[in-house]
Amino acid sequence: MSILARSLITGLTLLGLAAFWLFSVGPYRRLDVAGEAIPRALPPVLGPFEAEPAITDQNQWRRRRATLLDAFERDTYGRLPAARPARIVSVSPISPQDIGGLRGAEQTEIALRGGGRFNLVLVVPNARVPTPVIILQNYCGNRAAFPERPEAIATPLHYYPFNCHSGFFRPIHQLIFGPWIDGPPFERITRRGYAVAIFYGGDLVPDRRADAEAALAGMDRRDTGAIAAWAWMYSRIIDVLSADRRLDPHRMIAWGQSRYGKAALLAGAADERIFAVVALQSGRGGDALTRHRAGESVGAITQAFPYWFSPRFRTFIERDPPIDQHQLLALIAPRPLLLGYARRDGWADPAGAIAALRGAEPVYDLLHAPRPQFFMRDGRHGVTTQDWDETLDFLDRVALPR
Ligand code: GTR
Repeated sequence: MSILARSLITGLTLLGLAAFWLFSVGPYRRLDVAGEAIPRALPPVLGPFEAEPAITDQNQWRRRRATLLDAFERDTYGRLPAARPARIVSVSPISPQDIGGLRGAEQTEIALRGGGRFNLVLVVPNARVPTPVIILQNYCGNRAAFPERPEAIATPLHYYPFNCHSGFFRPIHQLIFGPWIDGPPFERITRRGYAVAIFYGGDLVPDRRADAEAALAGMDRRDTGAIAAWAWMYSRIIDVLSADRRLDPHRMIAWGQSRYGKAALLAGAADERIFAVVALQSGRGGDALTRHRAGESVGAITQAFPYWFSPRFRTFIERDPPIDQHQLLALIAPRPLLLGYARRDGWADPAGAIAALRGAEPVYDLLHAPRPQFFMRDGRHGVTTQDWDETLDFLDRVALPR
């Protein structure tokens, strides 16, 4: 091949890659909030819903809560597994030497009655009072949440993405999805007085279709999707952490980004022991209205990740569902809720999330609670230092005053 032909091919390939970056993850994948029509009529949070009359007081809200949760399990997520006693099998301290000097870290192995195990890494600040704890999932497994990848921390028990198997891809993850995509800024969090607990949902339900379907088939309830199973893991973690005297059982926070933001929201909606929820860029099936046809469609998400949801969810590709995500946010009321977005993340549909937030506000008002909060940062889908600072500032406002 001549030099000219070779340079032409190289040039075209580079151009193609640059164009892909610009339009798929780069600056031209912009959010155009102004151009998107927000559906005006939403299924009611307080008005007559299904066979129920309108809700006018806090006691009646209890009944509405149960109705809505049931509808979400039926139409969106599948049934949450039944509560099963969780027990700590072992706790092993992780030496600060192995994790860049970070103190107070330990690995806990949790077993569920009836089968199933998973690992948790807990980092507790040195404090005289019980501390709030932020609970979150990670994409690459607990070991990979630390740049040192210490042997003392277990890798996932089942399938996990090949790009997580070594540290090779870490700089690329960070370039595309921000510095805290593989694991949170432990030091920054504990310095602010919060404990942090991380887990890998794939220890129970791996994030790959065949493995997920096999794991979900063994669940005790009907149609359970992966998001429901991951949400349920937050509750099992709270079962065990509530008995830990170093932690404040009344200040347990569910945190999640993107697919794990969806799980954190459902966890907070279903489990009222969760004190507050922080969900970043949770998008379709998370905090964005399903009937807001922008960004990722129901068709796209249920084709790529059918096992995340109840099979009924994909019946809403063309028709609107009887429930919508503002009602999921309402289920978190009166507890503190923070939603975060990025300006160049149109796929996650920030406008649909803002509309959902507005739709949940009447329930916060009914329960005399401060309304949920929202922030929009520059940049793209991912987890940045600003995301964590926004999280911690929010938690300082709602969780620290005692
Ligand atoms: C995408 C998916 C989104 C979101 C995202 C993520 O592929 O379509 O709904 O969950 O993954 O988790 O980063």
